[in-house]
Amino acid sequence: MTQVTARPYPYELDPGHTALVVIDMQRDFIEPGGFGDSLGNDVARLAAIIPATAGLIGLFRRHGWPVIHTREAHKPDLSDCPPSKIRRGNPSLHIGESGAMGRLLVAGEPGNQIVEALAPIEGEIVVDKPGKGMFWATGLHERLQAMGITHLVFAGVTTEVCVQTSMREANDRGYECLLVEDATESYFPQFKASAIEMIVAQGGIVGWVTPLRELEASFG
Ligand code: TIU
Repeated sequence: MTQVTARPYPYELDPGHTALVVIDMQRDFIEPGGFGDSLGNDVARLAAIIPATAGLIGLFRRHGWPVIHTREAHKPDLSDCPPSKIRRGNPSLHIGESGAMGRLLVAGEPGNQIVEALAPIEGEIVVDKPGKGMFWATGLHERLQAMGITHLVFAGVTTEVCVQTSMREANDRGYECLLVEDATESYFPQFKASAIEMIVAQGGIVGWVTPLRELEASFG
């Protein structure tokens, strides 16, 4: 175990049993013309975390620790997308409709790909998930158990939607969870701040939060 300075108290990272999960760093959320844009969001905010996220991925790769990438992605026939999800809100384009980067949130479309700077490399796991959480209908828990993973470090977007949902799902499944606060972002700064406070409140009811520099201080 190696201690990482974190809130609400130091996080005990178990190097042989820790994986990084990078949530949904896809063009659909980060670039104009994608799903995030269709919901009326200012997508420029999210691109700002690409350098810190790349730094975090680099740290895991240097140590040979597992890196897992998720994508919010539906099958082309949308059979894994509940009608309620397609109907929700008043978007300029719905899930499955064609935008500037292809069909929104559909696997295989240009907009559904992870941004170039954070692209997965050979041997890294890429999980397509139909929900906001990374465990729903993905089989990921079984894969992590087979790998002996007990600790998960989180990054990605958006903090209060897919990241927080995934972290809560992971917490309920017994993983020790750490969120890297400068490698996650929201379209709404106040929601990022609130999500972080909710995670660390009550003695870390969901997990721990720390900046990238503290992981670098512990592991280089
Ligand atoms: N809309 C929003 O903030 N997020 C999502 O729809 N998905 C993820 O967070 N990935």
